[in-house]
Order: sequence, then C-alpha cells, then structure tokens
Amino acid sequence: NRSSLLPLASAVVSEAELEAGGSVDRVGELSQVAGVLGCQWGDEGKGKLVDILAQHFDVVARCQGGANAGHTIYNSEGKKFALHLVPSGILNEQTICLIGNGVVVHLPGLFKEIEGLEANGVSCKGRILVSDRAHLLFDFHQEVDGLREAELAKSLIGTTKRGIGPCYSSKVIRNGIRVCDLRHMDTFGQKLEILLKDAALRFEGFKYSADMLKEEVERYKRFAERLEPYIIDTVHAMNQYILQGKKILVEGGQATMLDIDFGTYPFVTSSSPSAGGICTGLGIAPRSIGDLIGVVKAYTTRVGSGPFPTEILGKGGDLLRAAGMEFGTTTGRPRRCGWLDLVALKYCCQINGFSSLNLTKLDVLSDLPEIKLGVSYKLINGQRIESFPADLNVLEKLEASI
Ligand code: 2SA
Ligand code: MG
Repeated sequence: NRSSLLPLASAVVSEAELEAGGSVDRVGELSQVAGVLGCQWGDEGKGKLVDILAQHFDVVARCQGGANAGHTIYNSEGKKFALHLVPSGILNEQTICLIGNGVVVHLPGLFKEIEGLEANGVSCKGRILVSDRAHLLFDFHQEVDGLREAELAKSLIGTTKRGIGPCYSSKVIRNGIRVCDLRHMDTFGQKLEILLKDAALRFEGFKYSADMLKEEVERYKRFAERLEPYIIDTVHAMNQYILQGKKILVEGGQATMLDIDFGTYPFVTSSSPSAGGICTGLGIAPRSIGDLIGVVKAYTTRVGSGPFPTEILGKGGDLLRAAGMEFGTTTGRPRRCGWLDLVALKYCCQINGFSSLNLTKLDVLSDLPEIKLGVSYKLINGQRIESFPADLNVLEKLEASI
C-alpha cells in the first residue's frame, strides 16, 4: 500500500492512474529534463511509461546499455513494436529520439529496427540521432559474449548474448571503435584488426582471419554511408536542447540492481542504469536533471542468474510467471519471479533519489489470496539487516523476511 512506499519517494502514481490520465496533468508539471529508471532487475515496464510520457516531451534519449534492452510499445492501432536500441518515443511524430554516447550500438540491429518502423509508416530520418561518441558493437562482440558464457560456465551470468559486456570491455581497454571513426574508413580497418586479434587472444573459441576483417570493413563502409544522416555530436545537441527549453525524457535500460557498481555483481550488466548513467551517457550536468521516476513492479522478476532474496521457487513462481506473462522481450527467456523486495527498493531509492515511483502490474496480483513483501533480510547468524549487502557470499545465504 502507498504508505509503506511513500517514505521512499514523494509520490506513488499507479499505472492505472497514469493511463486513466488522472495524473497526466501531473505529467505536464514534470521537470524539463526527466528520467525513467528501473528499480529492480529490469522488465519493470519502463517502455510503457516512456511511451505514455513521450507525448509531453520533445526528446527521448537512451544513455546506456544497448540492444539488451527490450522495450515493448504499441501504436494507436495496437500494433506491437519491440524496441532494443531506438528510444521508445519514436511513435510520437514530434519527438526526437536520441542515442547517447553511453550506448553501445549494433548497427545491423539498429538498421533492422529502423526498417521495421518505416515499414509501418513511422518516419525515422531526422528523428533518430546517434552520438558520434557512441561505441560500435560488432557481431564478434555478440559471438564472444556467448563463448565467454560457455567458457566460464561456473559463473554463468546468463547474459542476453547481445555482446554488451565484450563491447564495454573494448571501450574500457581503449581499443573500442566509435561512431565518429566511421568517418575515417582509411584507418577503420587497422582499428578493427586490433579489436579482432585481441578477441582471438582473449577467447580461444574465437578465430580471427584476414578474410573476416576484409569482409567486415566492406560491410562497415556501406554502414558508414547509411548512418551518416543520423550521426550528431549529441553532447552539444543535448546541451543546446536544454538551453532552448526543450523537454527531454531519458529512458533507462535494464535497472539499478543490474548496475555495474550497485547491482548484484558479477550478475549485473556492464553499464550504469542508475541516475549517474544519465550524466555519463549523455554529457549533461547533474543539476540539469529534475524529476526521476523509478519504475517498480508490484512483484519482482529477474532474467539470468544471480541472488534474488524474495524469489518464489516451484509452483508459486510458475503461477506468477504465467499470470504476469514474464518472458524476456529481448531473449524470450522465462523470468524468475518473487515478491516485491523493499530492502532492495529502498537501496535503489537512496542511490537514485527518485521524485516518484511508478508502480506497475499490480493487477497481476489481484487473484492472489495474500500479497507478500520482503521487508528485511536475516543473515545466517540470525542478525537482521536493513541495507542491501555488497558481498555475494552474504547475499546468497541470507533469508528475506516476507
Ligand atoms: P547483459 O546482456 O550483459 O546486459 O546481461 C547481464 C545481466 O543483465 C540481465 N539483463 C536484463 N535483465 C532483464 N531485462 C533486460 N533488458 C530489458 C530491459 C528487458 C528485456 O531493459 O528491461 O529484455 O525485455 C536485461 N538486460 C540485461 C541479464 O539477464 C544478465 O543477468
Ligand atoms: Mg523490458
């Protein structure tokens, strides 16, 4: 109920209220730069909220992650669009959709999404902007993502196999290739050769060949031409938008409990889906950010391995999955289900400082005789803790008091 959640944020707006438009006037009051972030382990319903809010914003921007995001939106005829890279504001004609520097961009996937949208009458040219600083995610990043998982079977993270971790690792070891590099195809081949040879050294299952390099360079020459109309200095553009008073909505992918720093490491993603990721992924100042809306499901799900203190195992979890149709948009994998975890939610609210929470899928729980909440954790020595522990050894052995 609201009172137990209210201390966490200044307002609790249910999805039904938002849809009914009861709070749409509140929406109009949202700050110039607002953000929608996930409060759990992804799949909270961020895409739907962004799609509802987008009509009140001039720009919708993605700041982190890549095609591991799976945001489902519907057009006025009820046609479904599963978006993985294109921001969820695309169905609103007047909205600019910006892919920021913090996003890792798989060009074949982006072009496929654009083709799908345009085939359904959604114009993208001049409306989708891609940062010249964003890193390119290559097919080989996806290939080695799967290999890494296979080779390190003991710590199977259960990634989306979209190459996210390998691409961010190229970025941080500083041999990544960025969108602006597509404007220098004379040196592109050398950069790609370094990347491919590095991958072959690090992943024994991955074989480098000169033919592979040649083929990729030819392919990326064509991609470079195709992407050119979309490329922009998004740091400059975003700060110009702010000066021009344009309303900007930032669309988070994944969620805080998957954050590379604050999530259940190593069972996390490789970017910052928490508030800090907005600044590092778009190049806007912290003080330009106003309202942050945390999207939280009335129960909890997670896809892939990792600690899940309020997980419901067996039949109960299966029933909840069926009732909530909990299968990943990106990967189709069945999601693990459990009760709403208030310890994790409080931790997430502390990190992000939400101005409001958007509680989703409460209706899924309607037929349950009893709705439970995780309210604290009990360590194996019986000690009760209210904070979210970092240590996996502690996390995997504690018991949630439901
Ligand atoms: P990766 O592929 O390296 O990011 O996977 C690392 C871990 O993060 C989990 N992960 C996700 N879990 C839920 N939803 C995700 N994405 C969409 C979203 C939802 C969707 O943004 O909500 O897919 O419909 C997502 N992305 C990554 C993954 O399962 C690994 O545990
Ligand atoms: Mg999703």
